[in-house]
Amino acid sequence: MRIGIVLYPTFGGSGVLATELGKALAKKGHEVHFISYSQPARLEAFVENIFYHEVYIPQYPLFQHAPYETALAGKIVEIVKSNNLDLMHVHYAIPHASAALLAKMILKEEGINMPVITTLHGTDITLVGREASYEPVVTWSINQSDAVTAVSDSLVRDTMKHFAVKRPIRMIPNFIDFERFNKKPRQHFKDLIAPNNERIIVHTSNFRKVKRVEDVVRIFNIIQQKIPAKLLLIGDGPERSNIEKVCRELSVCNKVTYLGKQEAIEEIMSICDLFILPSESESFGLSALEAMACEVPVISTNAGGLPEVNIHGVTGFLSDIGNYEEMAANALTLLEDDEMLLKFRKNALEQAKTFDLNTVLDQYAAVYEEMIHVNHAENNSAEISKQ
Ligand code: GMT
Repeated sequence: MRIGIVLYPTFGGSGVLATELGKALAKKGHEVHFISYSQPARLEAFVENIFYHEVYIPQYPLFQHAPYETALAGKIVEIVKSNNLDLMHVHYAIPHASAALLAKMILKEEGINMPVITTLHGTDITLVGREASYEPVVTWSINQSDAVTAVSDSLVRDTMKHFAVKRPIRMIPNFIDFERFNKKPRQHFKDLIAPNNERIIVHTSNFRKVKRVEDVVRIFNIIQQKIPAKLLLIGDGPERSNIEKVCRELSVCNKVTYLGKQEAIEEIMSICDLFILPSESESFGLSALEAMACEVPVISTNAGGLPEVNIHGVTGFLSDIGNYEEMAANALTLLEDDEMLLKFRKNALEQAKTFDLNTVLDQYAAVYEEMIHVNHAENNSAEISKQ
């Protein structure tokens, strides 16, 4: 198949997932064309069968904000025509779905049918998509796409609840590539971070408000009062200053390391004992799955799709949003009991295996094949009625 993938190039979940999906499809021999406004973070090296097309957004004195959606739609039209693509798979509804659907209408005028598959990822539905100015466009995009998928049962339910959806939404969960994500022997790195064999706690995100990273610091503060521990914070974002402020207020700065945006997450996870994700909203929690694949149990909230990933009392523990004291108590239950921690590590890996890339890839491939089949059937009947 010749597949177009529209994505955000950032370190955020939807961009990572879309890039990994494209890479896996390319490995299977499909031709994959990524379309974005800059090089996707995880598309670091040359990969056979992969092409990257940058959306150029022309500026003009009249524009306060140059219209990305228009430039993207134009780029999609150009790429589909010049590469004879079979379909367009867009990740994150805003503005990718409506731009692809505009491109679809333009291509139709030229006799080209391009199926659009939209994958909903999270905040495009639970947060920003519900803004009054976006909501009608998101609703229309969901109803007009040829197929719509969402990354968890919880996100399917949220979409049905908040939007006037007139079509089925398929659940295809996020996935993990075990060739990359597995626990690696990295004793020298562990010794560097925790020279006195401290427990290593980790969190990774884009430091947005919805992630409640300040709760990570509060949880860590309680932990380090009971046992020797270090905290690794991976990522960066708008809440960084507030997080540092809480670190200072709690006098834990000397035990907290800010690693910034990191590419080799699996290397860092390999030395960690516990992953903390206290999000206010989380459609799936791909970062938790990446930790679990590296045998790191998870302390999280029970928001959104997190209970579908992190199983309470098996792979970690779940608590209500904001209940950092309970999360800290649960963390200590695990960290103070070697045997229990080892069991949870193994359980985390087993649970992660249920999201294996190869299984999930087949589910996406099945949707693609179905869309191409429907498209061919429609083309054939259009030909017949012309005759
Ligand atoms: O909010 C983020 O962390 C980024 C966001 C995105 O779409 O870029 O992530 C969402 O998609 C991820 C991949 O499907 C999910 O694992 C995250 O749970 C989801 N984030 C939220 O729902 C807050």
